[in-house]
Amino acid sequence: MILDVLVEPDPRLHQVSRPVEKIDDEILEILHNMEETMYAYEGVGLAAPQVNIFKRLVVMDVEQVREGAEMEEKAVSVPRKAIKLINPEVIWACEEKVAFKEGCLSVPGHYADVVRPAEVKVRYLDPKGNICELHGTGLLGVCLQHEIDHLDGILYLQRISPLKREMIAKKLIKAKKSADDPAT
Ligand code: QAP
Ligand code: CO
Repeated sequence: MILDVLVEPDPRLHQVSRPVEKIDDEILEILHNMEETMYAYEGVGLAAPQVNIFKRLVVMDVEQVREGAEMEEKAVSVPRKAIKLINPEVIWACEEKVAFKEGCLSVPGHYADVVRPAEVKVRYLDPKGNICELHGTGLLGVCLQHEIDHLDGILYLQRISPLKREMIAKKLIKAKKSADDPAT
């Protein structure tokens, strides 16, 4: 089932999500729906609070953003498979910082450079309950940090310059107003 994605400004996006205590059918179903939702909206990552579920769950698929002909070949030959992370935590971040242009399904149509550690190590549970570790660099590293931020109620807008944040915030409010009231 494709779920509705919350769009900023929405106080629910700033809520802290709770750890998952037991991986049961409900959790697996949520992860499945999150995966469908991410693909439906052509995202590379989605965190549960973005779909109004305040549990520490993330789905990601950074493969689909690979560019060029090679990618098209892969896209048909390799079925898409999202990584599903339960209770993910950054357990190590490198000193070196890099800027990366980020977007977010909860901030549609806006992109901005965000400075973050270039590499991170993340520990999480997979859907079978195995403890896993992922070393992320490049887009994967950025995406892991961006999605884990969502679980703490943090949007990338909170990590950019206040001036740029204000500009995007105003546009988002305007967009919401005209969506609520198409006459104006
Ligand atoms: C987070 O974001 C991310 O505005 C995932 O109109 C983004 O999937 C991590 C999207 C960039 C690393 C780098 C955004 C889709 C998708 C939009 C997304 C839009 C349609 C964002
Ligand atoms: Co996001």
